Amino acid sequence: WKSLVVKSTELSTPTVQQFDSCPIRSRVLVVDDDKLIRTLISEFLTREGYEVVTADNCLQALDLLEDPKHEFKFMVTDWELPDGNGIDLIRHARHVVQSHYMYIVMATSHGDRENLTRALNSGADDFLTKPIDRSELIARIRAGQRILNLETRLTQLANTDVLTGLPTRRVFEELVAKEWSRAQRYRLPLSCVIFDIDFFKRINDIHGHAAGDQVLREIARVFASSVRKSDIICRYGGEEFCAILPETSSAQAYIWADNIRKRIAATEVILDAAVVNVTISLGLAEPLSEMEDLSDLIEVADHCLLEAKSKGRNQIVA
Ligand code: GH3
Ligand code: MG
Ligand code: MG
Ligand code: MG
Ligand code: MG
Repeated sequence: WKSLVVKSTELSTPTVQQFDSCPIRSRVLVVDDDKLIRTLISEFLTREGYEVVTADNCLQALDLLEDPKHEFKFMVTDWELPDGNGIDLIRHARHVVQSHYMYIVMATSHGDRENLTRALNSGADDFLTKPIDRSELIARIRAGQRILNLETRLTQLANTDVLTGLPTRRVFEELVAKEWSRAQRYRLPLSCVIFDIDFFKRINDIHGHAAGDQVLREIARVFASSVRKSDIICRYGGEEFCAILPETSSAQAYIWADNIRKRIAATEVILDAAVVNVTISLGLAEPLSEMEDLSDLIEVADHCLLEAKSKGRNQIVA
């Protein structure tokens, strides 16, 4: 038993830190009308590696929360504020911040059970009693960081295709929706390229499914290394891939598409018992005035892809 205790304390520091650590400087919003408390909490958290922004009333806090550039991961709020109370602030905050989970700690001198329950029921995740104790504050923020790290991990899993490591269609559609409205607003060109591996079934049939998977991974690698950072790509379906090229005319996209077509045709995939080549067929489309959203654009690109298949494959139809 004694040795176990020793072991667990030896282990506990690195293990806990692994989950507690604040990977990207998480931003914390500290709301309190007492300047001394704001300064104190800010100092404690800054020393821990957090980036702190402060507000001294509800309205100011909500303004900051509404500004997407801050992306607050934590809010530590006081109960009594000059223009309202922390309970209402938390309710509003939950409504305003929806793009990610914000961990909320209520800090107050109303530390009785009834108030604690009210705070939790209004949407707080945790509770901190005043006077603020540094170790308690840090411990509670770290507990929150574990939850947030878990969210990050799950989001990453949901957004990444296991086989190829490419973004999934779900995250692709989310990102494209933003790009689509930006292109509309500023009248920027945008192109959509969708491609499908030619006769891929044969690879599976001849070399087996594992070999097929390996070919898919290799194609995905070539694809990912052929795009710019601003391009949005995904594994669209089984052996279909899609790219949205912002600020790219269809003439420019055609050149890019032809380049990737040649690159893939020239790629030799080394399997256990063979070396194989595959070709791809591509469809290219750009937004037309009658299109409403991404699905219309993809539909046109998809038609072009089918035409490329019927015309003999290993080619682009725009
Ligand atoms: P075409 O040139 O008309 O596209 O012919 P094709 O054989 O590529 O087209 P088809 O749609 O008939 O076949 C696609 C195949 O892709 C069928 C499916 O089993 C295979 N496939 C889809 N997803 C995966 C995967 O994750 N791994 C492997 N190994 N194969 C997959
Ligand atoms: Mg107060
Ligand atoms: Mg097919
Ligand atoms: Mg195919
Ligand atoms: Mg297909």
